[in-house]
Amino acid sequence: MKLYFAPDTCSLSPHIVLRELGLPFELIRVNNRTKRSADGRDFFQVNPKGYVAALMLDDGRVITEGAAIVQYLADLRPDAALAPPGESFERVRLQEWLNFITSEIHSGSSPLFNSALPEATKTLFRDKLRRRLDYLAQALNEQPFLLGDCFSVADAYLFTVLRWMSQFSIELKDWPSLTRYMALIARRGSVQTALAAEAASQEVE
Ligand SMILES: N[C@@H](CCC(=O)N[C@@H](CS)C(=O)NCC(=O)O)C(=O)O
Repeated sequence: MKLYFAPDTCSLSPHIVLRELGLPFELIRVNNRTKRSADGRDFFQVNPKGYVAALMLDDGRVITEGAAIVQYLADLRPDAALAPPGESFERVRLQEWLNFITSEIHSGSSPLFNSALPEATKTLFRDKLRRRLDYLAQALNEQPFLLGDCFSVADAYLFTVLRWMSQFSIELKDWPSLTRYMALIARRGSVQTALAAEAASQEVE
């Protein structure tokens, strides 16, 4: 398998999951500006949508959309229990969280990365994001991880997107349960190894 990634973006989530599962994979950096990848491809040929993450299977098929990729990976190693079984009600809870993260936190952050937006517009998006963080903080006040007592692929994704908040002047220290949560996830070996590998990777010309 090949994971196409760009450092500090949402592709960190499937990267963490691959390392949690101990699956063999190649990490291929993408230059999101030129859309060239480190294996010499035009990245649009890998993902016509032009964004990371993309997972290329050994038979050449490609899976995109982070929430789909992490569930695919978790199902390769059910014994690792990073996702509840496919038919269970708990799996619906996982999908509920993944959907919340993708639509409310990940997509909710996108306008704040846009330097062309006026500050007044950004304030509206920032306020909405803060309300979503209030909700998350309440959920994580009662349990260490999104699904309860065990780490799941949703935690890899949430950790990834919450890392961006300080760039938008949203300080997680305003929510003690989110601060605790981030410290808990950051201690995982998979997270430290993934972050180190991304930091050590070379930009693609
Ligand atoms: N809906 C996609 C969004 C992926 C996405 O937003 N990728 C960003 C990085 S976090 C990206 O590569 N953006 C570059 C671009 O759109 O040109 C998903 O959930 O995986």
